[in-house]
Amino acid sequence: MEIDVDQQPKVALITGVTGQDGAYLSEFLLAKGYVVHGLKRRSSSFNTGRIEHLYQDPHEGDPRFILHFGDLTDATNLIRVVQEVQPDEIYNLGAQSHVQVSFETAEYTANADGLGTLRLLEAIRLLGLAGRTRFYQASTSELYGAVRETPQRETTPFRPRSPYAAAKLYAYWMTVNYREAYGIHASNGILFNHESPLRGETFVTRKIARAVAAISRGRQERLHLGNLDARRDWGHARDYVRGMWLMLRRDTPGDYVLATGECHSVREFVELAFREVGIAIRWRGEGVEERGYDAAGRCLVAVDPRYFRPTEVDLLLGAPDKARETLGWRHTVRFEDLVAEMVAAELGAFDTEPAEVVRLARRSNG
Ligand code: NDP
Ligand code: GDR
Repeated sequence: MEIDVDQQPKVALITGVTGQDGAYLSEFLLAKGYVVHGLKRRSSSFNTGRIEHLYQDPHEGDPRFILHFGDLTDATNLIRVVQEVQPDEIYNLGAQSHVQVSFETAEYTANADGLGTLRLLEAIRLLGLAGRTRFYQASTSELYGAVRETPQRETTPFRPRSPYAAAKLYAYWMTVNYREAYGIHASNGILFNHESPLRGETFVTRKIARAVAAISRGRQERLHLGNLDARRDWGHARDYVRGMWLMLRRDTPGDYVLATGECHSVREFVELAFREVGIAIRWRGEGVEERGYDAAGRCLVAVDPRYFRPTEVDLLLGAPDKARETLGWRHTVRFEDLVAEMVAAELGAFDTEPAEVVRLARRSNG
């Protein structure tokens, strides 16, 4: 049951506001009447594409969407921003969020994803906001990593399989510890994979959707992927940001799994996405030799070991019973509809982008 915010607008601070979830959560909270502050990294190139439509000119009236420069690796900056904003709620979504990249940037990932969370919790404590500011930590199904037990729920033991997951494990436990030690209303959302047309281009779902659209328009020859057999519990980001907000509505903080309770392989995602553009994929070969062909015998999908991870997470499947029973949360977007929406968005992009932009974008396909 959703509760309306008070007359006095609530103030939220979102780290990672320029990311997929940051964009959906900002929209969601603004629609609920919040004043939303976002932490944005300085970048040499444009990084606010996902939230451009929310921008409000600070010279015109009282903006309800305000951006601050900052970084989770910079404690003094975080303390200053939290002090300035005096948030009722902090959503810590900022992170180096790519699992494969974390193997190459392990120390940075630990700093931003692990220590970054500690810095924010410390800011709440040091500024005397422990009794006022509610905290949401973007925890992840990657914590389960190598666990064989399925489905995974709040009581399933963690077994991380990447520097990313290990950093998030630290953040998870610091969130629990600050709740227990200082009485902060701090909650972990253990979120399973959630996607959308705003998903980063190098995550597998968006990469597939983009390639399928490009191949169908004759702009790309082939899609190169890693492990086709990995299975994930994929939902829609819009549903999941609502769950974050619901966690902070509870009188007592807690840890919640958000998932659909259904899982699919990367291979199935590929097949469904190609079906959206009228192409039936047939697989031939095995392991690194496996290829996907269309009816005319064109090879459209190939395995490239460069996308294999040093340690892979084979299967993630969540049990969202606690969130359903306690928060009244459930996912609303089915897997098939998610795939269709993502492919449709990429096809739409071809109709609006100049050909040269599309060509360059395909070249940087991760
Ligand atoms: P994205 O990668 O789309 O967004 C990450 C955000 O974090 C971006 O705004 C990025 O800024 C920002 N960021 C990165 N490093 C720093 C830093 N050092 N300081 C401040 N901000 C930083 O991730 P999602 O939106 O998909 O995910 C949101 C959060 O949820 C992440 O913490 C992720 O690990 C976690 N998560 C995501 C799941 C998913 O399936 N999407 C599932 C479970 C957890 P910039 O735009 O400048 O790069
Ligand atoms: P994941 O998402 O690692 O689950 O982390 P990603 O989409 O990167 O990978 C999902 C699965 O697909 C396999 N895969 C490929 N992955 C990528 N990126 N590129 C490929 O070419 C490719 N081929 C196969 C992967 O090996 C993996 O098994 C996401 C992130 O959002 C995390 O921040 C979040 O915590 C988790 O989801 C839950």
